[in-house]
Amino acid sequence: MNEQNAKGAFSHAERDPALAGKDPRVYVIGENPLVAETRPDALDDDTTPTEKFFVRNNGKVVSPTDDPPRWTLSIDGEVENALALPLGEIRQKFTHVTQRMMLECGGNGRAFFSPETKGVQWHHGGAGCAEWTGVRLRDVLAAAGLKETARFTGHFGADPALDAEHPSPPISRGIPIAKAMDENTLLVFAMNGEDLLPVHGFPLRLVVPGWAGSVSHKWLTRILIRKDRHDGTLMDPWHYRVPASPMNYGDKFDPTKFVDLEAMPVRSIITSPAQGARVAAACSLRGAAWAGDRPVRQVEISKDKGASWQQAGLSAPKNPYDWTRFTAQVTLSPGTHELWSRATDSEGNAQPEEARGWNPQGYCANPVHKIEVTVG
Ligand SMILES: Nc1nc2c(c(=O)[nH]1)N[C@H]1C(S)=C(S)[C@@H](COP(=O)(O)O)O[C@H]1N2
Ligand SMILES: [Mo]
Repeated sequence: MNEQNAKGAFSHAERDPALAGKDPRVYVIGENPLVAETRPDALDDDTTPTEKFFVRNNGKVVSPTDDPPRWTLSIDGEVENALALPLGEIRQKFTHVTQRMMLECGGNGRAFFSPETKGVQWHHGGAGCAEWTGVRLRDVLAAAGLKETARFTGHFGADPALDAEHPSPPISRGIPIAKAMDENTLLVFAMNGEDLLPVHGFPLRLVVPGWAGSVSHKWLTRILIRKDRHDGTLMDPWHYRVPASPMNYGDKFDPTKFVDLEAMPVRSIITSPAQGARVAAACSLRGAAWAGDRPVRQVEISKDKGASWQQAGLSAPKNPYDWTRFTAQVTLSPGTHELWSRATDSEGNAQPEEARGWNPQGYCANPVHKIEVTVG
């Protein structure tokens, strides 16, 4: 399966106004709701520009409010003082933080599973690394005063369901309180130095880096602090849950053997050259690797379909949730070659050559990235 076969050259604005201004290499893989992934060669910037950032919606895109300072976030549930904080006050009262951090959809890689699983067929491009500006969620939770009983969050946003047949809200997920209190979990109002675009959650969203993107709630209006795991839309036994130990296609679905998908697995992509490119015999490669909550230990390149591997050079990430950029040099004979990249995380988990860990909803497929290039 090859993401580069997907159509790229059309006007997004004609297709959906919510994608106006997006690079044509951000291509639509779902129309209703609107979902679009980024071709790996469009992820070649150290910081992913907003026009190249993937899009994932479960309901409708919220029309921009004309009064962002009055957009209000409520914090209630297991807190000493329930809060209703206008965005203007959030910006004034709490310390601003800017960090380049990964956001990745839990379904990224799904298209590589065989047999095919239901859900949006992502290749490797349901991920990006933008610079997010906001305040720490922990500072806001401290202002509300967490009770001893606070264990879990529940997130609510302003996006309406697609139609009457869909549940409303279209998504309402949550995280354990420890992740909410992580200093890197942010309430974000700016992306790459500008107000969030409507499609990315304007005027306020969560960014819970390293974890499946579904908990990074857009158009955020309320965080409910709970004693127990949240039970909102898509917190059911099927969604964003993975088997605790490996299963096979055809195994009976036993919800008691599944656990919540939290951190994403290790992945790498070659961002230059592009799939299908003509290259020189002395070919320079660039790419990126990331591994959810974990550092990337190494990235390797193969020009002989995995028979041998050479080490890529790694750049130091700026923070624990930044991606690791890599470079490598390969010498190629005339003709067409496959180039593969494989990353390994700090625990020694490496990307498999083909997607492993099949599960019914198709989460966490992270096979090595393979591109084809031609010399001559
Ligand atoms: N309110 C709301 N927040 C949401 C979603 C959504 O449908 N509605 N989708 C989630 C999912 S599944 C992902 S992967 C990320 C994608 O963020 P992006 O569209 O800014 O790339 O947003 C998350 N936040
Ligand atoms: Mo997602």
